[in-house]
Amino acid sequence: MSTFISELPKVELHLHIEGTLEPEMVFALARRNGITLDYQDESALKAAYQFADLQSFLDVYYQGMQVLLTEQDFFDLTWAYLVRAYADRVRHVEIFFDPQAHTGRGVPLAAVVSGIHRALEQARQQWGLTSRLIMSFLRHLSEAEAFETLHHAEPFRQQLSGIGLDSAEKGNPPTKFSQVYAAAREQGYRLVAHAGEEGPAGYIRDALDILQVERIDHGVAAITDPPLMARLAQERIPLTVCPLSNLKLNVIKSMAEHPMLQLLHAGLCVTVNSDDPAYFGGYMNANFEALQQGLGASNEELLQLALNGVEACWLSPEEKAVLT
Ligand code: ES4
Ligand code: ZN
Repeated sequence: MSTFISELPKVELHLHIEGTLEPEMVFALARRNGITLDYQDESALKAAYQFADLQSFLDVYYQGMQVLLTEQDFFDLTWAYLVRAYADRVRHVEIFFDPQAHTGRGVPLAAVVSGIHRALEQARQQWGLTSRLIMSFLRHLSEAEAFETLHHAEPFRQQLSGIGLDSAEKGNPPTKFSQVYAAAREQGYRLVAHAGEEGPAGYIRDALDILQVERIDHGVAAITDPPLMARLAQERIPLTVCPLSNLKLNVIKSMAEHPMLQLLHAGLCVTVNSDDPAYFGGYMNANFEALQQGLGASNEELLQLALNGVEACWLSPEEKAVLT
């Protein structure tokens, strides 16, 4: 690991907390909660981490998180992630959780939000690591179900900075969620959405124009649409790009073909993130390293990517100044 990467201060803006559930913790929580798993042991589970596409990953991801039941489970999950992130010199995190993946199994939303929030608060007190929490709707479910979740989250409004949109992109366009995004905007939530991961560049345009998001999660399909790239550059709309995720889910054929540097040099505010690091083979520094080793990114380019993360985050200008 290059010392330039390991010592670079970073922010993480695209991280699904359920995607930090390591196989060891899956088995530990299964034992603690009296759950029998379909896999014999950790290596059998790890062997299932070979994904053809986004859907084949999501099937394993939703299965793994079924061991998460209590407030303490969500605290332990989040704390383990924060320890890893802090070790990678991550100084600020904006993390997603999938409320419907838990309430749909009978887990109270209060346990989910409280456990995550308690860990975030402890990291702030112990290390000064700041954070925001983003509630993400599952796009394979209906807009009516997203509305139910938005209402259900009202008691936790103070702990939630924004809303996002994730899960299976193809066939579930941003337009499906136009009303619930308008309602969340009325309630003062900040808005982001996954778009242009497996889906077309047109979904990025719709996320901007119809959902009115301020940031795009993934967005790598913009490389196929030069007019859209010009707009993203002109408006400095951040893209939270996840290199190892793109590789593992076959969005790109090899890291050498990743569009990150083309997007960077076209003037876009692209950032580096780890998405679901327990499944995709590495946390923040591993994603920077993949760009260095697989794409030939220079230290200057890596620095600009890290600075873009600070620009794109939701800290105040005063707080951002401390990070740069
Ligand atoms: C996700 Cl990589 C990715 N894409 C879409 N939805 C997701 N949820 C968790 N990881
Ligand atoms: Zn994601």
